[in-house]
Amino acid sequence: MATKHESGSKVAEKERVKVKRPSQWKVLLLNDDYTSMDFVVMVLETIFRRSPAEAVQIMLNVHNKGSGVCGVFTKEIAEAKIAAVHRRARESGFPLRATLEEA
Ligand code: TYC
Repeated sequence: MATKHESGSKVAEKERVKVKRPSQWKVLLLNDDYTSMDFVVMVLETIFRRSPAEAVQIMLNVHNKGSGVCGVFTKEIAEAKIAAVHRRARESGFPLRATLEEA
């Protein structure tokens, strides 16, 4: 951009545009004793677009270890996925919880 200097001469101004990669967030599913395995697999297939084999693997990992990553997203998308998990769980009467952690 060129602006007029006090003297009237044109001065070139270099714009420094800072660009940052959006931060990435892991969405974690948390284990509990009441949510059915089938429901967790369905959530992983539908909300996280995992294949049936991946969904079973992730579900078992969460079941055995207490928590597990189901995907990495921008913060906005991660929060929307978590809200979708909680809404579906509530509608089905399961206490399934998900949370996020910076990747
Ligand atoms: N632990 C549950 C059961 O034995 C299954 C389960 C897996 C629940 C993963 C939640 O995020 C979860 N029915």
